[in-house]
Amino acid sequence: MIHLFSWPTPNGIKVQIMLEEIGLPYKVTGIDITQGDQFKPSFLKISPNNKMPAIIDEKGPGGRPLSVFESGAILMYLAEKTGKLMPKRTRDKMEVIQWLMFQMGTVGPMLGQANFFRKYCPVKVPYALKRYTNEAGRLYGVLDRRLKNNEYLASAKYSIADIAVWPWIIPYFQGVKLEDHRHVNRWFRQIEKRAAVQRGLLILSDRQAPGEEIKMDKAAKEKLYGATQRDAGKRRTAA
Ligand SMILES: N[C@@H](CCC(=O)N[C@@H](CS)C(=O)NCC(=O)O)C(=O)O
Repeated sequence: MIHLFSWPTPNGIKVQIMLEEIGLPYKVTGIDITQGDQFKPSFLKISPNNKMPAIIDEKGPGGRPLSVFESGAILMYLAEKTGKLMPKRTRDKMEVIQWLMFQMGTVGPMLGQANFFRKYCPVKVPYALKRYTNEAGRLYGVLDRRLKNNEYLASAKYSIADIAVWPWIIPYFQGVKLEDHRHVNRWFRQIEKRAAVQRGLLILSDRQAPGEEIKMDKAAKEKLYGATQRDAGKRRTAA
């Protein structure tokens, strides 16, 4: 059994979709990031960066439990465990890994900042708004050029690279119109139809609907962006 710790943001949704795609039995614990669940000592044992998602594979390598944090690492682990959604040949595998790293290192962090400055930042910062909206547009352009001649991101086959990028394209608040990027739009709509994707989107959706604004009161904002966040590392060092 896989134990998933998630919340339905793009990084959580990736793993939710992956688990539905591969069909392994799993159970879910919601890590409500607006309530500070990510700072609980029991969660920090498996996710030292106090971010979800994370998993525990109760029957990991050698039959012993293994915990994994970082969504890209989780996708790679589950692909390796099941032999699904990651090609075997090095050349093909490297295509997948490059696009997966592009998501982890660039798409996630940059679109995350676009969402933050456009929707959640309590003060208007015109320079940051412009910078991250421009960057979001540029990244959609990179994806569009790639998808013009490729059915999927890494090759002709759907892979963990698509699963990693797809939830970031659910229209959040990045200031980019999906319809203006024909090939990204085609790819997005194609993947959206997969039954496993639809099932993955339902997980925890009663608590936070994918793509909708995360409702945060003052206390939640303080946890995510204020002193609780800043001091999380200090508390751990002291413990
Ligand atoms: N690189 C990490 C990023 C994970 C991440 O940023 N998770 C966010 C939600 S999308 C989180 O847990 N935020 C809680 C916090 O910042 O306190 C991954 O891909 O797993």
